[in-house]
Amino acid sequence: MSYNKIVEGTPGDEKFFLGNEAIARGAIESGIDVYTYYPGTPSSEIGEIFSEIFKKVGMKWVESSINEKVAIEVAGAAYARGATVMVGMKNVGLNVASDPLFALATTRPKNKNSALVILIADDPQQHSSAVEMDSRNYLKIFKIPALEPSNPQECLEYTKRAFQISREIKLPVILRTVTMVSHSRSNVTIGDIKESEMDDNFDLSKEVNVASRIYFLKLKEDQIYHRMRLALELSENSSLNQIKNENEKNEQELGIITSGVSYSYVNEALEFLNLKAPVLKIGFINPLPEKLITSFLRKFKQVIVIEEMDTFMETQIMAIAQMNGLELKIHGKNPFSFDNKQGILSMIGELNPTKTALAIQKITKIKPRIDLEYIFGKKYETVGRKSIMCPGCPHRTTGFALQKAIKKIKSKLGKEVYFFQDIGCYTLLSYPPLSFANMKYCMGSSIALAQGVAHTSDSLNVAIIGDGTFFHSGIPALLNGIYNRAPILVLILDNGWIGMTGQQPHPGSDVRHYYDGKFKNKIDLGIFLEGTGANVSSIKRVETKDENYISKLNDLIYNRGSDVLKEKNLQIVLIQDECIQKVVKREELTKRKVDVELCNNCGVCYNQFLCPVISEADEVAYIDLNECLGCGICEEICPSNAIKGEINNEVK
Ligand SMILES: Cc1ncc(C[n+]2csc(CCOP(=O)(O)OP(=O)(O)O)c2C)c(N)n1
Ligand code: SF4
Ligand code: SF4
Repeated sequence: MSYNKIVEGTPGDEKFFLGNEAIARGAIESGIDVYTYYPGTPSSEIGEIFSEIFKKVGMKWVESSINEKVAIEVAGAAYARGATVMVGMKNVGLNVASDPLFALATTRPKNKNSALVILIADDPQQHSSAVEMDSRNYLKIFKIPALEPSNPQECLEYTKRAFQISREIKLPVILRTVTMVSHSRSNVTIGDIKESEMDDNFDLSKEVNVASRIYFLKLKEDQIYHRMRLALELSENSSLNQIKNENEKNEQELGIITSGVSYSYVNEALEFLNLKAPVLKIGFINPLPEKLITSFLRKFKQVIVIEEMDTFMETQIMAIAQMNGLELKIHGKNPFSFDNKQGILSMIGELNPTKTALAIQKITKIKPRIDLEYIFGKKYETVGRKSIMCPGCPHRTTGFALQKAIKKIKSKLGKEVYFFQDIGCYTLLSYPPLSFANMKYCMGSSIALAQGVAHTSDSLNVAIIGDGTFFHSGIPALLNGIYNRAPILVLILDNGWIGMTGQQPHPGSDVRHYYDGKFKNKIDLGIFLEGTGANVSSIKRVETKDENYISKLNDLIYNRGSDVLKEKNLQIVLIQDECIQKVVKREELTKRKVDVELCNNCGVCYNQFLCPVISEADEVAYIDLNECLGCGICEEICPSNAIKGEINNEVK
């Protein structure tokens, strides 16, 4: 897929953009110099776009950093020296980046063009996240401004505005999106691409850049009582905060306050209820425009705050009402009760127009135009779809070998085996039938979790971690385990890329196969691991056909697992087999077929190995040739030699 369309067109053209594409365009229209990111759904496309086009638009630098902490540090220094910078990540990425961001938020670049926008993509309902997290709560700790767009056009405009604010008041600005905004698509009117205005001379004075007691208490005062005050003034007067339907009246004397994607849900909900109500749409979400909110609250007997997840706005609006002596009723989630029956909205999951309409109906008792309860309760018949790895995924091969090795360990050595999972495509090995998961937290935690049980039990504790995750945050935990002599088995599933988020590169990737590869160096993971002094065993699948690969892998896991139990030390098995999705983008692999003369329908390929494109048909195995990606593992595991690349007789 090419992202050239982001740079094409003349001002005034309409482009059918994803929210994330519109954000990238907005950054180009702001003269962006540097983009750093760590991939994570729903934010990853922006990094992909800049990696492809950065030279075309004269940007100085783009990188998929090793993790979010490093991404924000690289970005922060570029910002300090006067560049126009954006850094992107998903919600939980902000946890990883939060330590340096505390210092960065207080710094005050002395260079005219310094501007920094931090793109944080939240994922209400955890569509593609291990936890549901509302990143807006960080805004109160960091004390930096934030904007939240509600559709792709606003994604472009708010990005430009965020750069302007940051440049003007010298604070980083968070641009917060959610999945339904980042991944929605609509017509977006584009503007002019702006050239970089970065100056070659810059000032890196320690007084504003060195976090220390000597400088930072004073700078914090400037941050809170000067720069955030300026931000508040901007928020009070911002066209991003708007009262819609201002002159509408309703019998219930109800006003609505909302922001981001919830604004779209409110509009539809009002239609369902045939209700006319003024809506305060907040686009400048931190600091909230206190005066504007107060004057809005004064007009109503009751106000409902509609926002997803936490009560970020609701709690503040309650405080604003109290401070201004207003006695109206504020509805929402009741932030103080921790009782979901007390509020009319839930703190969990995504909103939608029906949920929003039902909440408004509860307080207004309006009879809706449509049967909301029916729509809410309706179970739609959808085709059941399990979470499965791609056909040809190397992790399936590892899972197959691991299953056999563990069975042998349990029967021969009589030990319990526990699995500590990490975040990546291999997480899918956690689910039945393999169920290789007893614990899982966040990126990089598997190796330390295994240590916690291994130090207190004589079981075999196996950490399963991908290469991308290992580089991201697994390295400190591994070194901790080596240093503390933790008796654990660490399986590093090196498929060469950050598979789950779309095959982005990490420091161990063969970056010849990535857009910006010529600007990178590859770090050899095997040599790196050897350098730790730990016991490292490696296996690599190179040939398209290696009849012994699975049995070699199986033996390796069994032997190293046994060593952990016998020798009470840490063993690493590095399994190198490239993500098939990356391979098939470069080369066409030979699809496999079943020789019906030889197949005795033992089911090893479809019942045990579980390649999703192999099934049983007419009492033999059948491969769907439209879906087979040609990894060739089925050919290796078939006990009857019935699966082949090229066969002339009747095939299935
Ligand atoms: C802190 C954090 N940042 C980003 C993500 C998004 N994410 C999910 S899995 C993953 C990495 C997967 O890469 P790897 O470990 O190599 O496994 P693969 O998917 O290639 O099997 C990332 C970056 C996340 N879940 N948490
Ligand atoms: S993207 Fe790659 S690693 Fe992920 S499931 Fe597909 S083949 Fe496996
Ligand atoms: S059918 Fe065989 S070759 Fe094709 S994807 Fe499945 S395991 Fe790989």
